[in-house]
Amino acid sequence: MKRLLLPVLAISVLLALSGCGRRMTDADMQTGSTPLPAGETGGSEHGDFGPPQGEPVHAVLTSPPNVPPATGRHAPAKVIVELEVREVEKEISEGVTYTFWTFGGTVPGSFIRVRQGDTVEFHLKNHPDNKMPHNIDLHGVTGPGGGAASSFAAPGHEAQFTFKALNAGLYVYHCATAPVGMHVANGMYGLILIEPPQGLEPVDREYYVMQGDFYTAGKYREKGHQAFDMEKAIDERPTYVLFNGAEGALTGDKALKAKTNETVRLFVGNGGPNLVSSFHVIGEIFDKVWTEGGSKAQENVQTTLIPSGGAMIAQFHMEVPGTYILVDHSIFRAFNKGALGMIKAEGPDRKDIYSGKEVDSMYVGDRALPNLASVSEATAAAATGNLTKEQQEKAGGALFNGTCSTCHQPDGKGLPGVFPPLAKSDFIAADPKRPIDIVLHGHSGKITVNGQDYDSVMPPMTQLNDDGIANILTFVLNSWGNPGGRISADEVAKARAAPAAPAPAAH
Ligand code: HEC
Ligand SMILES: [Cu+2]
Repeated sequence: MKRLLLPVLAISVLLALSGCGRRMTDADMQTGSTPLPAGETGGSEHGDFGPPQGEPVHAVLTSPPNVPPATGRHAPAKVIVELEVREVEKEISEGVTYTFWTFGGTVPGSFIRVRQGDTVEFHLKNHPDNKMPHNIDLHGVTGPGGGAASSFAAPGHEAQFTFKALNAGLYVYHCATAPVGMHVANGMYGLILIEPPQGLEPVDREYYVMQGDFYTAGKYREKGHQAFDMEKAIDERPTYVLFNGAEGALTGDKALKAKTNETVRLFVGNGGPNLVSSFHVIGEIFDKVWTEGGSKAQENVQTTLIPSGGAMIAQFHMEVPGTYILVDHSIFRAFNKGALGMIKAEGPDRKDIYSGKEVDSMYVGDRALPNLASVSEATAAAATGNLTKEQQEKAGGALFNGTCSTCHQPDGKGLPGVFPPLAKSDFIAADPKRPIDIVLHGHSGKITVNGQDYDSVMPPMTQLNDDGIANILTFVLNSWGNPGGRISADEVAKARAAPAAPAPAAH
C-alpha cells in the first residue's frame, strides 16, 4: 500500500494556515479524501457532527464472516439497529454440541456498521423462548455501562436506547448481565464498526472473525452435549479456543476466500472472556494493522495482540495462491484447542515470490482436508450402533492423512532408520491390538520392525478421540498387507482408562 502524498501535503497546508492542532486521524491521511474543516473530526472531542439528517435508515446486520457494505454516507443519520438475542444449541466441534447465547443467532453476533456522528436507536430483543435476561454493553458507546442498564431485557421483552457514535473505530460489544463472565463465555459478543466520516479506503474483500475461549464440562472433542464449566472458566483453563464459535468454522469449505492481487481487510475481535490473542496468519504479513481498533495504522506486522474485549483491523495484499492459516500463535490453542482458520487465495503461481509445494497438510493435519464427510458419516453411524467396518476404514483413512502420515508416510512405508513402516509390519501382525496402546501412550526405546531396529520416540496421540483412534487402526489393519480385523471405540476407551502398560524392557 502506497500512501498518497497529495492529501498529506494538503493537510499540512491546512494545518499551517489554521495554525491549530486539529487532531488528524491516520484515516484522513490514508483515504486521501478532502479533510474536514478544523475541529470537525477526530474523536469524541469533535465527533459530534450535529443532528441526524434525512430519513432514518435501518442498519444492515451480517452474520460472520460477512461484513455489511460501507455506509457510503457523508452526513450523520439516524440509524435503527434491531438485534435479537437467541439461545441456541449448535455444534462447537464435530459431534459436540453446546448451548450458545447469541446476538443474532451466531457467535460472534451480527456485525454492525455505522458512521461517526450517527445517532443510533438501538433495539435489543430477547426472544420469548430464551431462559435468561440479557443486555448489551457496546464499547463504541459514550455513556455509563455502554448501554448495559438501558438495554436490559427479560425473555420476551424488548429494550430501546439511543446513543451518538462520537468516536470512530472498531469496537467490541458484549452482554453484561450477571454472571457477566458466563454470558460472555457462552458467546455473547460481536463487533460494531464506527466508520470515520470519510469512510475506510476501498479494498476487495472484508471479513469478520472473532476469537473466543470456551469452557466445557467434557474434554476437548469429547462427544455429546457439553455443559458450561464455571470452575474451568474461573481458572482460565479453556477447553476450546475458537474463531467464529466452532471448530472448523473457517476451514475446509468454509475457508475465507480471496484471489491473488486482491487486498483483504479483516475485522478481528476477541470476545475472551479470558485469553488475549496473538493473532497471526501463517504465510502472510499484514501490510497494515490498526491496532486495538483505533485510528493509527502500524505497518508490516507479523503477529498482533488483541486484548480480551478488544479488536483490530488488518489489511494485506495477496500475492501467492494457496492456503493461509489463521491462528492464535499461542500455538497449542491452534492445534489442540481449535483456534485455526483458513484463507484460500486462488490465482496463477508466483514462483518468483514463492517456489511452491503445499505445506498446509504438514502444518494443520486433519484440518487441511477439504471436508471430513467420511468422519462425520462414521460418527453418525456409530451413534446409531450401525457402524460398518467399511465406514471405519474410510473415516480412518481420512484421519490417517495428516495425523500419522506426517511420520509413517502416506503409503505407510515409513522412513528408513527414522519412522518404522506400518505397511506389512510384523510388529503389528504379532499382536494387532498392541497399536492401541502405542497410539494412546506413544512409544520410546528400541523397537524392531521387519528386521530393522528403530530407537526413536513416537509422541502420544492424545488429541484423537476414541472413535478416531479405532477408525485409524481399523484402516491400518486393513491396508498394505496387514492382517485385517477391527478395533472398536470401546476397546480404545478401556485402554485409555487403564494405566499405561509398563514400557517393554529394551534388552
Ligand atoms: C511424530 C511422528 C509419529 C507420528 C505422528 C506417529 N508415529 Fe507411530 N511411530 C513413530 C515412531 C518414531 C515409532 C517407533 C518408536 C520407537 O522407536 O520407540 C512409531 C511406532 C509406531 C508403531 C509400532 C511400530 C510399527 O511400525 O508397527 C505403530 C503401530 C504406530 N507407530 C502407529 C501410529 C499411528 C496409527 C499413528 C497415527 C495415529 C502414528 N503412529 C503417528 C512416529 C510417529
Ligand atoms: Cu446475556
